[in-house]
Amino acid sequence: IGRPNVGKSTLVNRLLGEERVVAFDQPGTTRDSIYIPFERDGRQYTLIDTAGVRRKGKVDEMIEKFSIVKTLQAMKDAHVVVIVVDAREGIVEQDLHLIGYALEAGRAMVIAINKWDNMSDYDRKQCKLDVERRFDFIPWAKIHLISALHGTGVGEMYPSIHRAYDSSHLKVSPAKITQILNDATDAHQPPMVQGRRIKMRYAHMGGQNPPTIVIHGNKVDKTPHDYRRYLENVFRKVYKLEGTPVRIEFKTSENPFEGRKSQVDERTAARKRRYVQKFKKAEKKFKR
Ligand SMILES: Nc1nc2c(ncn2[C@@H]2O[C@H](COP(=O)(O)OP(=O)(O)OP(=O)(O)O)[C@@H](O)[C@H]2O)c(=O)[nH]1
Ligand SMILES: [Mg+2]
Repeated sequence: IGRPNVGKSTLVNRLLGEERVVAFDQPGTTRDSIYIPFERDGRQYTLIDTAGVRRKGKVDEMIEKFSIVKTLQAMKDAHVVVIVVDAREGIVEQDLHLIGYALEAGRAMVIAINKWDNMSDYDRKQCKLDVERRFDFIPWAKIHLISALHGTGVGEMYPSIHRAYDSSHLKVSPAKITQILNDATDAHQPPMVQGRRIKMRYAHMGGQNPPTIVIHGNKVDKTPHDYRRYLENVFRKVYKLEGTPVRIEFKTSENPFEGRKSQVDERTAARKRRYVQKFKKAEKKFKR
């Protein structure tokens, strides 16, 4: 996905190795998503060429609105989203918006900075700085500097796409992931909230694409952002997750004994009752 005219269709043709879709130097060339099944090195893919997405305020034509809906739908259908950016125009707000949509959908991502050919050294340097700065909120996304027109760097995108796919389809047993959770909380214990420590007991996978880790315990819903990020980084490191967002969900398990009197409490109360009775008897005797 990407803005109009950044070279998505050209890239699709490159990845396929043949001119299958229309690429043309005019925004709005692709109007509807095109699903293209193909095989490469024994692996099956479906490449989806999508219509470019302009800034919302600029879209008034009905047909363009339809195109955008189709693009967003395609993004949800996909396993891995390739975000295409035009290096010559630099990274603009709309590129970040589109990444935002992909993040919201929980999609794995690979970033292609396209039209890298025929750029001056100065412009390339500026662009690289810009890329580093603006994409720092998705440090796990692999960035490729490519020329879809000439094919430079396009083949190298496949390994990143595979890693993003594999990472987004992580499967781990509850025992394993609970072990990692326990190691992580031992190394750095969770903070206190309202005078009580957050206690994380066990974890399991809640789903894939994006990989979702569900953590159970006491007060876990109060886990601060920093600690959540610490855990995310631990899981990323252990499983070498690349190119995918990771979701962590917290489930507070109620203490089943809370609100009920414990046996110790019961005994203490009985003793208190006996003392009170004895005291009253003694009091009566004394009065008499
Ligand atoms: N120099 C250069 N031009 C490119 C490159 N990739 C694409 N182009 C040109 O950019 C123009 C737009 O390419 P398209 O592939 O049609 O762009 P698109 O993103 O599919 O555009 P829409 O379908 O309108 O969203 C064409 O003239 C391409 O030849 C590249 O790597 N380098
Ligand atoms: Mg196109």
